[in-house]
Amino acid sequence: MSRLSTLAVVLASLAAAGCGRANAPRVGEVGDAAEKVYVAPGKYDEFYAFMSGGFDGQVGVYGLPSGRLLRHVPVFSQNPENGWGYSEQTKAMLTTSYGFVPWDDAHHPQLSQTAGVPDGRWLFINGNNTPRIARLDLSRFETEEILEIPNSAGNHSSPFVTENNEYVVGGTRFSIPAPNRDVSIEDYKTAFDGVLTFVRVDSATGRMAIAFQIRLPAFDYDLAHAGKGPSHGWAFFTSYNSEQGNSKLEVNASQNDKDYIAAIDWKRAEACLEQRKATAVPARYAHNRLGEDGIARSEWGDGVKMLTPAACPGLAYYLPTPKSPHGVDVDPTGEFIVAGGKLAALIPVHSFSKMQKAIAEKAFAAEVKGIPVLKYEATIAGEVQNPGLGPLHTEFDGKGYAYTSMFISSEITKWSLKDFKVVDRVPTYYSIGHLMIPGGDSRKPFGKYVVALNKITKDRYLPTGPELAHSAQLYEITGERMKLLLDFPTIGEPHYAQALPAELIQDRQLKMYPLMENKDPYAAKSEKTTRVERKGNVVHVVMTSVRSHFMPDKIEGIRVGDSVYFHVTNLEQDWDVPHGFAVLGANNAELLMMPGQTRTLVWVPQRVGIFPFYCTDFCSALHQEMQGYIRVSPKGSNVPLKWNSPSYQAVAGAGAGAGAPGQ
Ligand code: K7E
Ligand code: CUA
Repeated sequence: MSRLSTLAVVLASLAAAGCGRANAPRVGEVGDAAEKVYVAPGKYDEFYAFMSGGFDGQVGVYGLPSGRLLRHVPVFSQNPENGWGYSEQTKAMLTTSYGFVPWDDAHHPQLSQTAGVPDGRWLFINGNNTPRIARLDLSRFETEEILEIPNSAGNHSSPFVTENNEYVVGGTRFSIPAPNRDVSIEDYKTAFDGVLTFVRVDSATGRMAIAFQIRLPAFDYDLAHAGKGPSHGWAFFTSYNSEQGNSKLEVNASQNDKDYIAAIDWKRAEACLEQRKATAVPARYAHNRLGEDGIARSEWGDGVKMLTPAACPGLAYYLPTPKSPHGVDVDPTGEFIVAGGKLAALIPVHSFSKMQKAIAEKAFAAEVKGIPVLKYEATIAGEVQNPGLGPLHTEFDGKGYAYTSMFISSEITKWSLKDFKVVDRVPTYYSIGHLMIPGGDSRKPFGKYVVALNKITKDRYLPTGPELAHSAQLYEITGERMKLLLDFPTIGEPHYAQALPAELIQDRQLKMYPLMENKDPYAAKSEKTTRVERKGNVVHVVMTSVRSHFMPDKIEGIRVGDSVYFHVTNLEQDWDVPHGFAVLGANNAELLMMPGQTRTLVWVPQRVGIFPFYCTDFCSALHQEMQGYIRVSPKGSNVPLKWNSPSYQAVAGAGAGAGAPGQ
C-alpha cells in the first residue's frame, strides 16, 4: 500500500494484536497442508509467480505451491550478482532524462495477454519513483526494454495491460506541472496536471512506444485496470485527493466522501488522435533497449501527443467512488469494476453496462474541468456490506467469486459477484496489501490458490534485527472456504504479483546464446582471436572463458590510470554453464557471462602491482584453477604489452622482436 493513514496504522496494529497466532482458524490441518504444498525433490512447481520487489527494484520469481524462490531478476536496480547495470552492455538500460538512475520502486508486475489471458511472452513492471515501464522477456528472464514516462511523477497506476497488449498504461500518482516548470506549490490547483499515459506494444516484438497522454485534473492517480470483453476499449484509473490538497494529504485528501474512478475510452482517444485533436507537448524521455547484439542503447523521445477531455469529448468520465479508492479491478466478464476504499467499510462495485447507459442518458451529477461526473446511483451495481475494514485490492477465481484484501482488518474476504454477499473470510498475518490468484485479473483465471502479500509481518519468522521479512501466504481456494496452507518470506516488499501455469513457459526457455550468432563487436568466438589492444590510455582485453581457464590469463604492460575493458566471451554451448569474472579492486561488480555471451567490465587500476582475476561461478572441478594475473606498472612505464594467447605468439613470432604487439 502506498499511503498509510495514521488511522490505518493504528487500526492495523490493533487488528494484528487481536489475531491469535498459531491457533488461527482454518490453518490447514498440518499434515494435509504440508502434502498440498510439498513439491518433492526433483519435481517442479505448478505455477511461476512473479512478485514485484517494491523498493528492491527487481522481480522475484517463485514456484507455487512450494513458495521456493527460483530467481531474482534485475530490472531497475543494479545487480552486482550478474553485473546488471554495471557491465558496459547493460548500463544504458538505467538511463533516464535525469541521468543514470540505478534504483527504483517496482510495484505491479503484469503478464502480457492474448485475448485477455496471460500468454507467457512478457512481463511488464512499473518504476514508481523515476517513472518508467520495463518489459521482461520470459524466455530469458531478462529485462529487454525500459521506457521512461515523461510528464509523470510516481508512475504508480501502471503498467496494466489491455486484452491483447494494445496498450500498457501509466498514470501519475503525484500530479506535477506538465511540462514540469518552476511554479509555486500554492498554485497546485491551477498549474498542476494529472497525466495518464498509453503505451503501444508491438505485437510481434513487444517493443513499446508512447502513443498518447491525457491531461486530467491534478488528483493522485493511484491504480488502474483495463476493461475486458464488453468493456474492452476502456481503462479505469482510481484517484484520490480530489480535494487537491498540496500538503498534509493524510488529512487534506480525506475530506471528500467520494473521490473518483476515471473511466477512459481509449478507442475514443484513438479517434481524436486521428482527427488531430491532440497537441504536441515537448518532453524529453529515454527509451532503452537491448539490441540483437545484446547491447543496450538509449534513444530519446522529444515530445508526446497530449489529449484533453475538453478537446476530445467522450474521452473521460468520472465515477464517484467512496473514500480515497486504491485498487480498481475488473471481473473476468468485464461487467464489474470493483474499487478498494482504503478507509471504507464497504466495497463499491460499478457496472459497466450501467455506466454506458448513464453516459447515453447523460446521468451527470456535475462536471470537473470538462469531465462529466456520472451519478453514483446510476453506475453502482451494488456494495459489498461488512466486508471488513480497508479494502484495497480484488482478484477473481473465474467461478463467480471475488477476493478482496482488507488492509486494516488483516483478512481476505470472499464474496459473490451474483449478490455481493460475503461468503467467507480468513485472517492474514498481517496487514495484507495486494493479493493474487494465478490469472486472477484476466478473462480466465487459473484459480486454485490465492496468495496474500503482507506488509507488516511482525512475528512470523525468526527475527532479523529491526527489519523483518515480509510474508506471502498461500491459501487454497478450491473449496467453499479458504484454507491457509503455507507462508514464506519474500524479497523486498512485494506489492502486486502475477502467476501463470508453468507449462506456458517452461519449455520455451533459452538454454544458451548461439556463439556463432554473437554480434558483440568485441566477441571472441575462439581462443585464436583473443587479444589485447592499446589505444592511448584505453586497453581492450578480448578474452574467452571456458572450463576451466581464461585466455589470455597473463597480461603485462598495463599502466596505472588506464581504462581497461575486459570483454569476456563465454565459449560454452551447454545449458547452465555461466562463467564469472572479477578482478581485484574493481570499483563496480563482477560479470556473469551466459554461454555464448560477451560481457564487458571496465577497470581503472589505481596502483602498481600484480592483480589477480578469477571465475566467480563454480563451473567445474577445476573452477578454483580458473584464474589469471595482470601486471600493473606506473604511468608512462615502457613495460611492453604482452599476453599469453595465440595472437601474441603470432605477432611476436613474426619478428616483432622485443616490440610490444598492439601498442
Ligand atoms: Cu496497493 Cu503500490 Cu498496488 Cu502496495 S500498491 S499494496
Ligand atoms: Cu568458470 Cu568457475
